[in-house]
Amino acid sequence: MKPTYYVTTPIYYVNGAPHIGHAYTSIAADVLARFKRLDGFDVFFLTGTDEHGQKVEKAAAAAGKDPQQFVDDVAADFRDMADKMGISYDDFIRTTEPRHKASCAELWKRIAANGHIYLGHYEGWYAVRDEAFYDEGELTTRPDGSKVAPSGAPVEWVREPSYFFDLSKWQEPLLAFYEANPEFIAPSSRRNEVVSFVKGGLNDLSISRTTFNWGIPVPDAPGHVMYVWLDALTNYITAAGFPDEAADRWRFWPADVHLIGKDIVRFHAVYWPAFLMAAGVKVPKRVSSNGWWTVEGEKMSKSLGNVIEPRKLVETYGLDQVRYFFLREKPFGADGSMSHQALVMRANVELANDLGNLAQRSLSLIARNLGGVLPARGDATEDDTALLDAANALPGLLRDKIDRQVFHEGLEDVWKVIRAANGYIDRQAPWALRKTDPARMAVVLRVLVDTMRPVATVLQPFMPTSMAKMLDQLGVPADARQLADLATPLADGTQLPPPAGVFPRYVDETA
Ligand code: ME8
Repeated sequence: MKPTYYVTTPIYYVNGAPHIGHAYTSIAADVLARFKRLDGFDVFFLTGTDEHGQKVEKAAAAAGKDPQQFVDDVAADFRDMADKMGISYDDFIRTTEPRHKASCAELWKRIAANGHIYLGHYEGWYAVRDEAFYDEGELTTRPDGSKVAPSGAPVEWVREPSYFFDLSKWQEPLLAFYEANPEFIAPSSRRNEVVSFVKGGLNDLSISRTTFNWGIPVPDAPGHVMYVWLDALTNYITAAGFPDEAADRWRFWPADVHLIGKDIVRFHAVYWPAFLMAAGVKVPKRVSSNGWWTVEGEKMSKSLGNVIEPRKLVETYGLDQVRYFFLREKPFGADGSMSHQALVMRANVELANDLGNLAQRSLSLIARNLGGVLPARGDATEDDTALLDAANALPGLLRDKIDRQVFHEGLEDVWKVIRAANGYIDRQAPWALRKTDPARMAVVLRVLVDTMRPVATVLQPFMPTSMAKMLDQLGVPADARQLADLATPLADGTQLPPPAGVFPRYVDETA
């Protein structure tokens, strides 16, 4: 039986249109899901939309729509975005679905039955934009006297009856859990923040609201809807079949990794494991958080008018170019800037020149000089072996980097091999060997094909469409593109299709 692997994206708020931040986390999760499938895992990849809460209710009202109609429309737009980004999700969850309401009600009942919920009164600060409660000490006062959350979100004073979760009792169990599972939070800078936050002491958490209705009803408590984060986090177990622990899907729980942005680490690394422990459900294995994208060095914001629509980006530069850029340009956990210049540079230099030309040069020599027939391997020189060894080491290197979500390092490993192959072809000059030593020319060309095959195989998760084309041209059968298939050499004498460019160059028409 294949080992299971469960990876999730955040479920996105449907208060506005999708932007590149959403696309980014989803693409990273997609690369992870595709890589694990390629490596023989039984993968379950979940994405979806977060549709309840005050923020969404307000957005619906502002749009003059009934909330359900509003969330149906925006959720469809997020799904379309995921499809256009090539996100190979296995399930798309919406928190307004009946399966999710049932799952939340059951999780609530289990936490309550274990004695971790009590009725009280909440009085304090709340930021609708973050859907988060804040302590006075976390806020800053603006010159006009208004207070804002650390995220910059405005806060309002809330006073209402509320159910509470006894989060304060989970300090020690959480710290023990982090200690025993050093890989639970990544990157380590975020882990340190969480540990010090928890060490600082935890307040009980208000987990129901009574001043609006757009939420999941608290069982047996008329007037109370669940706090949107309790509702939202539960999506990860709903999709795995909860509360039906006999469901086939339940084999995927606990999740292997939740990919999220750095803004929502506290919810995933503190509240979520505490809720699950309180309910007696296993906790996820890892929460890995990505840093922030800015646009041309500026924070994306509606007021600056620089919010980038991901589908537009794909129309301009191409899907695989955008996917590659996202994962190559900055370390996953760090912040980075998206710029036109950087994107064009990576698309033209690394994709079109380094990789595209390598394939084009090698394959057109095979087409022209060998009738497009894949030559046999021959006696390997030291230069041949060095290149082949480097290429064959890629699956192992990538496996490690992908497991740690250091995607940019994995791509750098691949480009080291691509650059080495370009050096090799220049040194060996197969075009000159054609006259002086045709047998050696054939061996050199075979070494190049055998180098590009693992390169294109490990790059499939990043650039599925282009790498499918490249593997077609290398004569790799469609059913032999898994990592495990690399152990079987390509058949000598395979007829290769006529070579065609895989990566068009981006030409700036306005320049
Ligand atoms: O927080 N750069 O939803 P959300 C990189 N519904 N990533 C970004 C980004 C940026 N500039 N902006 C957003 C929510 N993201 C909750 C989640 S999960 C149970 C509930 C990404 O629509 C990043 O992954 O505000 C962030 O965590 C997510 O979008 C927030 O999306």
